Amino acid sequence: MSQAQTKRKSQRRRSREIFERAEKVLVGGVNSPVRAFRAVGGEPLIIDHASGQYLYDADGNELLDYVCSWGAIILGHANAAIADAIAGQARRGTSFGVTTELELELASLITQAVPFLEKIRLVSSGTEATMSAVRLARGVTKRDFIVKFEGCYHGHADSFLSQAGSGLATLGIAECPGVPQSLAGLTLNVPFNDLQAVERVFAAHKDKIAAVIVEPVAANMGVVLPEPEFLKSLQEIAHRNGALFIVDEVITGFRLQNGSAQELLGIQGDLTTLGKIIGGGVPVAAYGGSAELMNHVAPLGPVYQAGTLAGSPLAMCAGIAALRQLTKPGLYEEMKQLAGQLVSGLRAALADAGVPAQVNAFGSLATVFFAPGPVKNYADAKRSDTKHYARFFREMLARGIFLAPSQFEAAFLSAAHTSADIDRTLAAAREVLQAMTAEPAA
Ligand code: HOZ
Repeated sequence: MSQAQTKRKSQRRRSREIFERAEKVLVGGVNSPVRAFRAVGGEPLIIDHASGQYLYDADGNELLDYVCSWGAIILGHANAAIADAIAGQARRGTSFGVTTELELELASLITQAVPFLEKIRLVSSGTEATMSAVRLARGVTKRDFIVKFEGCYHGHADSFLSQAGSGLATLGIAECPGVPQSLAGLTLNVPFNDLQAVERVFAAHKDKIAAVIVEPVAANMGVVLPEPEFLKSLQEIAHRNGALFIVDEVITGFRLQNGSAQELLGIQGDLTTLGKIIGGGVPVAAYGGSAELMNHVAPLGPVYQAGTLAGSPLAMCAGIAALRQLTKPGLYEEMKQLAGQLVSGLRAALADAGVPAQVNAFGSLATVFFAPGPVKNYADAKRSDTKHYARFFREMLARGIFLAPSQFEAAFLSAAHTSADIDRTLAAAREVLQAMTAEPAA
């Protein structure tokens, strides 16, 4: 380990002390399980502040950030326009529980960028968005079953917590206690990219399935791409069976272009969920679709959904400031180009080190799977050597590069990342992979 790394390691004292206190009042010392680093080992980070592509921990260590608040921070941390918008609104009031024009402004920016969303409802988290979309689908179709894909994660609402990705995959929780079997049994899991399994499940539950919900590019089992025609065929199967097609774009929405990934993938959901980026790093999410469908939601219809802080002016300002910057010419092209540089460099480094691994990527989303073969679904992803990933994660962190603390998550680039960051990351990866090959047991 270099002197700098040794110095960095010894300087983690304040972070450690804070985390030890946090464990006394916060479950596991965290407010979301993946932050406890249980799957990758080592001490969880305590971040003090961030700027651009960098995080700074409580001991002042600078970390090149590839988590980006799980994709929410696409413009880089402490973006000036977002910070100014929040500061300005804070002095005008943070939340009224009454409608403001700011909600209309953010909703308009979203529907202008995603024109097939005739109406949306703004909520405060991705979980609320997907939970509400499924409730709406069940209310409109008067059917109870839903189909989801193994390894996909749609937030932590009860209906989604079986065979789910993200933190459940990270912690090896296949079925979550606390979800009544009567409800869990209404969620039908099938393998991602397996259309025959989808056909079979519809045949076995004829006229009983309210909706299919899918991440168009899976990112919560690590990044797994849809096979050609998978999504279009999935949409056709759902409609042929009278079910709604819900496309969960909480991660992919505004990640792959200024708008929906669906246009790039040739599909159009009956309902779409959004989150993360549309809030500019402040809690905002949304679900939407045709006016005909959405008008079933209260107060126009009987499908109930509400939220005290939904559409809060503080959050709206952050989202507006973020989305206004996503129209910058070349923004997505530059991120995609950097991601391509990173992915091709990682593939070369892995090959040169003779490490069996796959790098899946789409736009500025990527995952290194330490898996023996291609990763096209959750079963493939679970063949990954998670101990190998954990060591890669720790060694890269020791070199000041923060990757997702789980094999079953994605790495995200932001518009603040530079070519020099990519070069630095690839140099570190080569060093780490060579060390892992030379000292496998370390
Ligand atoms: N994949 C999760 C969000 N899409 C990670 C965030 C968390 O669990 O805290």
